[in-house]
Amino acid sequence: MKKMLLTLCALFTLNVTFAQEQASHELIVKLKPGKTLPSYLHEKNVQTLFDNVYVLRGVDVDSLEMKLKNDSAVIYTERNHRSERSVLPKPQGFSKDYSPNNFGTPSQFNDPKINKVWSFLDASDNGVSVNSAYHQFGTSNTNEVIVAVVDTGVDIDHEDLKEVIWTNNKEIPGNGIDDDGNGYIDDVHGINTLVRDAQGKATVDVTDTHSHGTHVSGTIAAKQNNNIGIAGIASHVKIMPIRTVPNEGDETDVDVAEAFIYAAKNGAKIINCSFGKSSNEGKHLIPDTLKFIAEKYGVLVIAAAGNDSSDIDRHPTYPASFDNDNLLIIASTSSSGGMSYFSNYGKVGVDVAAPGSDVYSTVPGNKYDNMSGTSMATPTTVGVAAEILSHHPNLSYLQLKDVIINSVTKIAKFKNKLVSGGRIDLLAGLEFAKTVK
Ligand SMILES: [Ca+2]
Ligand SMILES: [Ca+2]
Ligand SMILES: [Ca+2]
Repeated sequence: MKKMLLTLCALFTLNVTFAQEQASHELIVKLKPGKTLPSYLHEKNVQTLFDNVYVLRGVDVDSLEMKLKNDSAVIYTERNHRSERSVLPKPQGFSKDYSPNNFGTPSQFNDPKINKVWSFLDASDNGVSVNSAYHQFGTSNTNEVIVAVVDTGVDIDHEDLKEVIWTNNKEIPGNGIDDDGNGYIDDVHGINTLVRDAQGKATVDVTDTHSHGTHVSGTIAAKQNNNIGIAGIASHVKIMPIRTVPNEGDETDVDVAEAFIYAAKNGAKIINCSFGKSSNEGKHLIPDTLKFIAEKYGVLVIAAAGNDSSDIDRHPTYPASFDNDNLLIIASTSSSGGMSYFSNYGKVGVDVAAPGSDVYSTVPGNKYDNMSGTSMATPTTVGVAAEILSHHPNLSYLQLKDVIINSVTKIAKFKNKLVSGGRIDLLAGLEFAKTVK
């Protein structure tokens, strides 16, 4: 079972190794409505995820799972474990200039490295018409949208990101108190589900120890028109960093569920999900979580199709292959207009394509670099979605998804590979959104 490759380096030297199962120390339990957990469980062993769904830690998973399976109050139990292991690639270390003449007239951005960001080109030049969209629609009358980046963390001090990082204003930093009562102590800029305290609680250091999450964030939100670096696609967003994807190995279902719930409860309307895995342990927790954040919070989750050059309708990858209606699944295109050679596709399971090859964006330490993958196509789409939502804050998650799917630039070769048969477009999306009642 091969892990879905998050990004591809220039030399394609990804190390993919095979299953190294780790013993599970966490058990997921869903109870029937109105039922409570058995009294022999200690409060300290129980974390409520949402509704009647719990994670049990510090327990003998084997014997407890047997007991609970025979309990009539239980709908299901699932084990949480990291089943595979892989190494993420590094940034590519090169970039290229694209003709600024193609950015529309006049260019809308003073950011010095903007001509390396080819997604800003018009559809006729294989981009997603970002410059033209700003030329036509501007940024007045836009509303702030919070986007959660569930990833390897984010360099929140990066020169081109620091002004666009979400801050939990109700939380006083560093006083050891959960001031806003959201269950997390000192969560000023998000949470870290990879590093847990002795009680199993997520911690709050969101530092990116890779580059992946910082790169994703820049594509969505790098500060526009500050005479620094690049520009993100969206003008009026705050990035909520959630560190859930390890530098090596797969994210776990419990961590992803907790990240999604945190994002939804703290105001994110869009979640960037540039990760995935080819096996999913239980198949209940993540679809249940997606359903919960759709129904209660109206959150759209935009997720990568994966980088195995394969049809996910035949070879599923998760979460992309779950059929929740608040998932929008993204394939990758290159600057020559076709699908990236690595990109997964699926006539049923993959909705749209977006620029994902040689994407130039922020990396830690005030640096910039190219990275490639459906991981990069996903934040390109998130940026477009966030900008549309900024102009049209009353769109529901289903309407927003429909606008993106229905405003693509059709590409003949994509007809049997994608639901929409095309590449997203910000200018067409903003036009289309005006027609939505
Ligand atoms: Ca808090
Ligand atoms: Ca505090
Ligand atoms: Ca900038």
